[in-house]
Amino acid sequence: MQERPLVMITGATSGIGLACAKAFAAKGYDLLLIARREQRLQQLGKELQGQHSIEVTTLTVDLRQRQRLQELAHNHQPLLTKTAVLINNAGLARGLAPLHGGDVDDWEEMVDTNIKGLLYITRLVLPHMVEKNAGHIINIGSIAGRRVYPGGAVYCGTKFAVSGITEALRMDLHGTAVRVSTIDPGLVETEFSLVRFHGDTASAKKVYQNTRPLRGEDVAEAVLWTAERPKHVNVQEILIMPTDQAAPTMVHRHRSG
Ligand code: NDP
Ligand code: 8X3
Repeated sequence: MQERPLVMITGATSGIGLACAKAFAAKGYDLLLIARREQRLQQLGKELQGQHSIEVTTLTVDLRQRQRLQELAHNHQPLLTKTAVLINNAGLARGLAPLHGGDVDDWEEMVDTNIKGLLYITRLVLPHMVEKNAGHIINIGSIAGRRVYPGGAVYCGTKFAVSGITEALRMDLHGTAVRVSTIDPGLVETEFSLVRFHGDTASAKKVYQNTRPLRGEDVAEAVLWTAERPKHVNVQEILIMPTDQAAPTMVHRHRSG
């Protein structure tokens, strides 16, 4: 009997990652879900396993903790070997200050999560894909990895890095059957802005006010579609924007009321 493909999703407790977990679960994939908020993660795992005939494993870990990731990988070797799709989704923005007024702790969190965390987990999973000559890495980039905006120097820098890593990885894997894709969304209404503004709900709400942003589900559909193309088709990149957003700083606001 053929084993069911396993999909590993980082940042599964919220937003795009959560929507991906639900979308892949509904299609019968086994899941390995990663994030830091243990209770949310376990609850989600239970829910999805109850709703669908799938196996869900949850790993509570901070992707910045390289040592801990290595230990987990060592303890869960069979799951790493089984991983058919890795969705590198976990990430965040912190602050929107100009560089000369920026908070260095914010920078470190963005760089350590969005770039280094993505690299650490990819380094652990990818050798197994190369050995099997099968697999798919799907990175969640951003419009911010293609276009910059004021106050976004570091966040945009991390997403430009994701774009560069995606392209170079495809070259490293040239000649293997391992696919590499990036899905780059514009505004998606998730916890992203709440995190960016350190829990300031009023500022977060303003980002999505009187406009129609994407939903996590819109992005998850693109990710699922990308993963389910025939093996000889690699969707290299998708740029997916709200109709109301022509560019990072051009967001159409409808009149309220
Ligand atoms: P959310 O804040 O809703 O979700 C982020 C997820 O990442 C959470 O599940 C969070 O879980 C996890 N995460 C954050 N830091 C870590 C860490 N150190 N270790 C493990 N998990 C972590 O935001 P989105 O869903 O919007 O963001 C998902 C991705 O999409 C990010 O890479 C973001 O840059 C990108 N993106 C978002 C856009 C948007 O407008 N929302 C647009 C374009 C791209 P927990 O806190 O439990 O660890
Ligand atoms: C998130 C999109 O424009 O808020 O990557 O930076 S944006």
